[in-house]
Amino acid sequence: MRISFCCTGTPAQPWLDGLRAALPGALVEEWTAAAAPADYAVVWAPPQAFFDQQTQLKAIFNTGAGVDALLKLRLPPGVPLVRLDDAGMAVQMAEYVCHAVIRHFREFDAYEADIRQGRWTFREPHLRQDFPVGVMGLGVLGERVSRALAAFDFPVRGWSRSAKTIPGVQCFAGAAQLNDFLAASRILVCLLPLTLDTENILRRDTLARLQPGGYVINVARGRHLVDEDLIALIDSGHLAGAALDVFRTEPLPAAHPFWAHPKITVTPHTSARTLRGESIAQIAGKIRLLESGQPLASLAATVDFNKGY
Ligand code: NDP
Ligand code: OXD
Repeated sequence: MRISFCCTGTPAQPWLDGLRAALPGALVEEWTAAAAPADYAVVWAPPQAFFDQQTQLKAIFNTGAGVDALLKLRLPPGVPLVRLDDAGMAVQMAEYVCHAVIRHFREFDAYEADIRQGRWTFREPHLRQDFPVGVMGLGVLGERVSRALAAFDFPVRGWSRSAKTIPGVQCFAGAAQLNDFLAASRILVCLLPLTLDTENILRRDTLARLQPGGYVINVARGRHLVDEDLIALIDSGHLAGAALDVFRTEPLPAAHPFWAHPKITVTPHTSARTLRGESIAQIAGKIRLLESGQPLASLAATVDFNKGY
């Protein structure tokens, strides 16, 4: 069995070593334009040339959770695409989102500013019931984030395509319930995949439906958010601010107004990192299952090309 590795921007050697150790019978190679045909691809942001040259793949493994960039390429028809299924990302996402929610709710930025000026001051505690958190996307990551927020006793709302039942979370589903979900939320967390249906979903008319003093946390993809609409709603006072981890252009261009906006916090697409060891274990486990003749349908996180995630 031959595995071709093609992950742009990722040092290859540790992945090659890890995959070889996990699958001792496999020939694991970094892709080159002259590479022999492989059975499996392990990829992140590969060039189109990769798929044009690798024409005999049995499955493609994406070393991230989001497949929006891959789905823009011409993929070999009929070849299944498998994305990471948590692989250590869900707990990181829960940490990031809870940190952002709590920092905003407890006004820790304001305390830090006071302390830097030598001021020993107190702020009136907010009530949790006034800070319902809405999580858009209740998949692998969104569900974990919702449960973590509920554990801090925040009122939690969730929105997904299909109806869900999650303890401690008031669940909404489908386009018909989007407005009710937004109106029931003050802090909004985006954990949707980027698809034709979800692109620009965080825009003036949707964000305006959040409760006054709304706060936006985007940890999914930059193209979910219309940047200038967010800034206008913050500057008008309807929204209190935002914590953004993902951007339309990454790295965030030096001249982008998000860098300097006093009510916007940015981080460099780091809310949930791919963890090499856990990812290799998951991908190798799935390759072993496929090689033993298990049907692909039994594998979690196989992308549905019709849905786009
Ligand atoms: P999943 O596929 O497990 O979950 C996606 C969720 O979004 C599902 O609940 C799905 O609904 C819902 N959804 C999709 N389309 C719609 C729609 N049109 N309307 C309402 N709900 C919809 O994905 P993950 O949780 O694993 O990952 C989510 C995203 O997080 C990734 O696609 C990626 O873009 C981003 N990400 C960001 C990272 C970062 O570091 N910033 C790291 C990892 C991921 P249903 O359950 O009904 O299908
Ligand atoms: C992912 C990401 O999709 O890192 O995994 O954004």
